[in-house]
Amino acid sequence: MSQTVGDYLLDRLATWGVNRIYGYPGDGINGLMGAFGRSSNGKRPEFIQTRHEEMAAFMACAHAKFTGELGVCMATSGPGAIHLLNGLYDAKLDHQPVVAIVGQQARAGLGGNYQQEVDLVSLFKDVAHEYVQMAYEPAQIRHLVDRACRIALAERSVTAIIVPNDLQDADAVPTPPRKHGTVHSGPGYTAPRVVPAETELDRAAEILNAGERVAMLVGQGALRATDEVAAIAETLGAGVAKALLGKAVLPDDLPYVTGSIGLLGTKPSWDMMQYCDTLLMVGSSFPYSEFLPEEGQARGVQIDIDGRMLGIRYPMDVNLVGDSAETLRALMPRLARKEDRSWREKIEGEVHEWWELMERRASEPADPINPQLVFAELSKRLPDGAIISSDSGSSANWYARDIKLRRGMMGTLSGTLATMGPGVPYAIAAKFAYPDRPAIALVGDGAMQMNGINELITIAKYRGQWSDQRLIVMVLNNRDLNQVTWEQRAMEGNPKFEGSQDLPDFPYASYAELLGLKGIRVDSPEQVGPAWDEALAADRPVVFEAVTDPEVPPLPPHITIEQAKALTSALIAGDPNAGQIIRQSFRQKVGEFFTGR
Ligand SMILES: Cc1ncc(C[n+]2csc(CCOP(=O)(O)OP(=O)(O)O)c2C)c(N)n1
Ligand SMILES: [Mg+2]
Repeated sequence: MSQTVGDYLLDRLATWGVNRIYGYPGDGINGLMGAFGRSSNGKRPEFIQTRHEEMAAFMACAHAKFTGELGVCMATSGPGAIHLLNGLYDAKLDHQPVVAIVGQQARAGLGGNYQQEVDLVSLFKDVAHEYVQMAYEPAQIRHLVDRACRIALAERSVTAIIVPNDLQDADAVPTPPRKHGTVHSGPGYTAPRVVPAETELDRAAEILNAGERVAMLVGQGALRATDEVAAIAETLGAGVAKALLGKAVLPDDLPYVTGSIGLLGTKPSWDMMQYCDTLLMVGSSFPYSEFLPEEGQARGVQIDIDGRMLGIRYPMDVNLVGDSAETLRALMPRLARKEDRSWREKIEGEVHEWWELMERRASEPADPINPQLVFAELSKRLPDGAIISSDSGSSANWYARDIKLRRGMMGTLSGTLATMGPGVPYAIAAKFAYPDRPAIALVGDGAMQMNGINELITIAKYRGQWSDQRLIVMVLNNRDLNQVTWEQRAMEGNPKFEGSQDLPDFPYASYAELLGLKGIRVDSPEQVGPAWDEALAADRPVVFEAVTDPEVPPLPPHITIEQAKALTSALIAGDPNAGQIIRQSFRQKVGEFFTGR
């Protein structure tokens, strides 16, 4: 049998180094599924079947986040393609290189209101705006794949190829004919070395040298610049705050790392931004400007590989387009070590107090378990090389504040889209990319009920492929859409609306056992530590179900007067859980006072 377009398309992706495609079948892509089935030389990508196309897109995004390589997902025409969208937006907003390949109805039927016919070019026009193309001709496939892969990598963006189902079965044309109107492309992309001009580096150095109180904010763009960020912070006597996607840039046990920033952030990060006179931002598009210095307070230098992301959060004095590590290395010889270390010492003192406060907050009693205890007990036990994913929800607060990442670990979440649902699929992608490393997903019960429960089936299906069986899905069973419940209280001044917020219970741990995984359920504080030991020593993936108290507030690091007022009015308006909340919030606030401020 001669090579089909489907065969050729997969082989071309393999040429690009793609060895795994996450997806879900349908008659729009049967010609591609057939090609996976014919994979005889072992070089074609492996097909990983998820429970839902959105999960395939999350996994492709996570593959890109954890490896820096292309992530690829595949779905059928119409409904399958539509299902991909949210996961693709997650990748787009967090600037990850992801290629989506979707089917379409047969060419002859297009424009005929045919079954499952959706205008996919228009549908993907926003999410894959850098490159979305429909294939009409076998001779196009080579350059469509080459361009979709190269543009996704070069622009750190989502691209999409739409392949009508009849075209997939047509004979491949690996080399387009040599004639007018054909395109002759080749594979391969390597990232350039991007360093700002010398004059701009000099200007940046002048500002950084002049500052007396330098604050650094680092994001995911600095993930591969750990040593450079640490060296610069040391020279400048700076503290370093980390945007959520950049949590792994510096280990949390460094004394000058103030931790996360923003609503999910820490008080040392907040204070550092309040009092700094110079801001150095590296590889971050952290969106909340109210957590940065007030305009005019600080002089600013920003480094980003993408010129579009410069100067949009704070009016910077110098905007440098460059690779984080290369640019910081180029800055280094221009900087003078700050001999007055008092600013740095002040920050270190606050960081030390903050971690003590975190420990106290985690050990405060709650009904039945304080969620912070679950994270604090895990943090102490994190195995080397752990890869952590957090879902959106209250778990993102505790992940941001209570988890101490050490060097060599990775951690991520849906940073910019902040969508529910990526926790479990991200962890699955971590296991495929690094089968010998432990992966831990930190997920709310709402996100589990949305999709996580179903992806446990995917874990049960594929776990035999992973040499290290440690994959733990930790579920905060609080029977509440807790993050939003608190937002309703603190931001809107509304009481909890039980109709939208209460969740039904579900036996997460028992369900895991039904699937042949291990289930552990804890509902009292003294069980938590030993349960983590058991989970981390298990011979199979674990669902760690923690019954936690929804009335422990995921408080912002500083509560504004407006928010405090709103909270009070929510409680007066008759929040069903008012008594318990007042007790918990009071304990947390008292804790802050005793840290000496
Ligand atoms: C797809 C999607 N739908 C809704 C939201 C709004 N949202 C953010 S967090 C959250 C609650 C999450 O609840 P759960 O997973 O139970 O975690 P908890 O906060 O209770 O720990 C909701 C509804 C969202 N971010 N994404
Ligand atoms: Mg919940």
